[in-house]
Order: sequence, then C-alpha cells, then structure tokens
Amino acid sequence: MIRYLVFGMGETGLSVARHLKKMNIQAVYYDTRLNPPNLPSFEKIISKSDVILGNFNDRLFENIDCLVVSPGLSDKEPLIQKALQLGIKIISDIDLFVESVTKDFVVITGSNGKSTVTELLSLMCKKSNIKVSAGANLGRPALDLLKDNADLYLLELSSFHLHRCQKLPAKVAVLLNISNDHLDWHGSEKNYHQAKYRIYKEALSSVYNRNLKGCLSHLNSNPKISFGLCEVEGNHYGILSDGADKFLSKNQKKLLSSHEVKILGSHNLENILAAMAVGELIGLDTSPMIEAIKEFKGLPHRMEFVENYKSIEFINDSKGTNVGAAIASINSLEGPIILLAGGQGKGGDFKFFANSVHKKIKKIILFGKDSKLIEKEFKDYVSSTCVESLKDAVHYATEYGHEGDKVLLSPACASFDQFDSYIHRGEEFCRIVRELN
Ligand code: UMA
Ligand code: ADP
Repeated sequence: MIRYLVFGMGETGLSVARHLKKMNIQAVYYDTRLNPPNLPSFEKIISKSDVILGNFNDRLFENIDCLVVSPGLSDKEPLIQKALQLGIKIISDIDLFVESVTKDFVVITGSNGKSTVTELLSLMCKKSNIKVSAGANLGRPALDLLKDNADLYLLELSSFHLHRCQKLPAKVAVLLNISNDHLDWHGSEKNYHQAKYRIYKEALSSVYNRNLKGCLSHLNSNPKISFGLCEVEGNHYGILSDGADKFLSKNQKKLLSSHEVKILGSHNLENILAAMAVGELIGLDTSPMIEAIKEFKGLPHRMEFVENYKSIEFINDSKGTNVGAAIASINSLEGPIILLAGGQGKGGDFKFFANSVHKKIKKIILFGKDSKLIEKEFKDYVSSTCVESLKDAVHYATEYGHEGDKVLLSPACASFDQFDSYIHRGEEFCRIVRELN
C-alpha cells in the first residue's frame, strides 16, 4: 500500500484526509503552522499522533512513498525541496480525484473567468437534466465532490493545481485566457504559462481561445473548438455584428442577441462563448444552453451593482484580484469611473495597467500595501490619492464624485494585507456603501 505524507491542513488537506480515511489508508499530516485553522476537524477524522506541526526533521520522510501537497504551497517550501531532493513522488488532490472518479469530468482554467464559466456550465448541465457537481478552486475541494455521485464533474483548476497534476484525461479541457498572475508563486511568467497550458495534455477534447497566441501548439490531436469575439467560419464560436447589434454565433449562424445576456462586458461574452463550446463537447443541446445563458446573473463580487448614493453608482468587483481582471472590468463600463484599487500585488504589471485603462478613469483612489506602487504608474495620467483603508476610499469617492459617475472597486490586487479574502473585502465594501444612505 502507498504510504502518504499530506502537506497542508487547509480545505484541501481536510478533503484528502476524508478521502484516505474512506479508503482505509493511514497517512501522516503536516502543516507549517502550529495551529492550522482546520485542526479540530482533522482530529475528528485522524489520530493526533498522525499530525506534525511547525518544524520538521528528515525522519518525517521515513517510510513515505508519496507527498500530497495543497495548492497554496509553492515548491519553495523547505519540505517540498527536501522531497524533491529525496526523489519522492509529489502529487495534488486532483490526482487522487482522477484515480477515483468513475464518471466524466471537465477541467476549466484561465487567469480570469474560471468561476463564471464553471457556474454557467453547471446551470447549462442542470437545464439539460444532467446530474452535475462543480468545485475544486471554486468552493468545495475536488475529492469532496465524489460524494455527490454525479454523472459529470466540473473542476475549476488553478495554476497551482495544474503545476502538480500527473495525468488529466478530462472529457473537455478549456483554457480561457492568460494574463500574468501568481508570478510570486510560480517564480516566472514562463512557469505560470506552462502550468496553464498543461491542462490540454491528456484532454479527450479541447476548447481554446483564438486570441491566445501559442495555444495551438499545446493542443493534442483530439477534437477542438475555438471561441473568440470575432466572426468565424467552421464549427467555432464567435460574435456576428448586425448594425449596432451583436449576436453570439456559431459557424456564421446567430444563436442569441447580446441584449439577452444579463452579465456585463465583452469579457463575459467570451466566457459565454467558451461555455457553449464546452457544452457542445459534453453533448449538450443548444436550447438548454441558451436558456441557462438568459437566466444567468453572474456571481457575487464580480461586477455586482451595490447601490446608488447621490446618483453615483457603486459597483463591487472585489474578485478583480489581478491586473487582467481589473482591465476587463473597467473596459466593460461606460461613463466616468472613479476606481478604488490596491492591496497586495501579485507580481502584476501596474505600468501596463495604467496604460490600458487611464483614459476611462477620472480618479483613482488607492489603499493597502501596494498603493504607492500603483500610484507611481497612474499619477502622470490621472488624479490619484492614497488613503489608509477601503472605508476611507469609499468616503473619499463620495466627496469627489458627481451625479452619473461610477465608483468601481476592482482592486487588481489580492486582499490578504487587510482582509481575510476577496469575499471579506467585497462584503465590507457593500456594507460601507449601504451605510452611506
Ligand atoms: N499554508 C501554510 N502552511 C501550510 C499549509 C498552508 O502557511 O502548511 C498557507 C498557504 O501558504 C496558503 C494558505 O495556507 O496561504 C492556504 O493554502 P492551502 O493550499 O492549504 O489552501 P486550501 O485551504 O486547501 O484552499 C485551496 C485553495 N487555496 C489556494 O490555492 C491558495 C482554494 O482556492 C480552493 O478553493 C480550495 O483549495 C478548495 O479546492 C482559493 C484561492 O485563493 C479560492 N485560489 C487561488 C485563486 O483563485 O487565485 C489560486
Ligand atoms: P476566476 O475564477 O478566474 O478568478 P471569475 O469568474 O471569478 O474568475 O471572475 C473574476 C474577475 O475576472 C471578474 O470580476 C472580472 O473582473 C474578470 N474576468 C472575468 N472573466 C474574464 C475574462 N474572460 N477575461 C478577463 N477578465 C475576466
């Protein structure tokens, strides 16, 4: 029997513990933190003597064949470095999922749009009466989904997951887009891109973005369908323009007017086209897919209207956690924008950010750890102010703004310097805005 060492006692580690327990496999669990947040939940499943916290010594590796690593942990971790030196096999929870799953699964990645596409696809499957279960980077860890006994699994995968995947024979694989993110974790742009493209390696069919240069060389010879915002011939998804109207289309045939779509912005039209292409490869009919698109309102913290105050519109895009996401969100809005941004940068290019959006912004208000770094790139183009907190930023925006302006929180940064998560940041934003009235 394989002897596992499980590194990381967060949500993923806990799902691995439940899974191994169900399989009657004993393992050793390790976390660098002396009091990992899920410790009490672990102690209900495994024996205390199987847990090691804080520092480790090399004896930890005695009798170990395989290290299962949680996605948040980079290869720079001393324990992983040691395992690499010792030649111990390193896998992810996704590999354990692939070993156990008996039904088809779809894998979805991209720098941005993953959760939107995963949720929309899930709705499309439900409208087609398919018993579907969705998760991984989005919400429940992959191994926990197996309990659902679904007919189809949708896995939203991050570059962290993909970096460690051994084999991924998905029914459909889709890479939505690539813009720089998580460069601190991956160490270089090249490593990040490699992790993303890895999704296609063993896929049984693939969906790809026509505008992603270099993508074609990573696709295997199995069936493939592309998506993109231009007109296209053949069995691919695109946009047809008819006067001022735009239609989602396939093979030059109009499927749905963009007016019937509830989610904002051309980036979301791309997400929908990608989801339709995946749906087709799963075997879904067009009409339930269209029904799902018309109904889909998007997810919280993504371009979510909060409230009007003094005829200024407040929009929460706290999930705009990298430069690419914030650019897409800003470009999807009309009218003068007061941008609230800042937090913990993730190696994003703020010069490129400023160059790409400054014409659409009348004021940028910055908060958090990297506010000065962002201000440096914007200050030659637009009026900028750095404040201490998100609350100060909202109050400043109300003083500066005029009727018809839009105040957009799309931080282009992670939240961890001042908040628990992007959800916490978004909820705080909504609370502060609602208290204005
Ligand atoms: N940590 C330690 N020491 C340890 C173990 C973890 O300090 O020994 C720290 C890590 O450095 C990290 C944090 O704890 O900062 C959590 O890491 P983890 O890998 O244990 O996280 P989980 O709780 O297992 O959650 C993970 C995903 N987290 C990350 O990839 C950072 C969750 O994605 C995912 O929902 C969950 O598995 C279930 O699959 C979150 C995320 O932020 C939403 N993802 C990134 C993103 O979307 O940009 C990739
Ligand atoms: P992810 O799960 O990849 O983080 P989400 O669907 O949660 O993506 O969307 C997060 C943010 O990314 C949104 O608020 C929006 O700003 C941006 N975004 C969504 N889809 C796209 C896309 N196709 N291209 C660029 N940016 C996008």
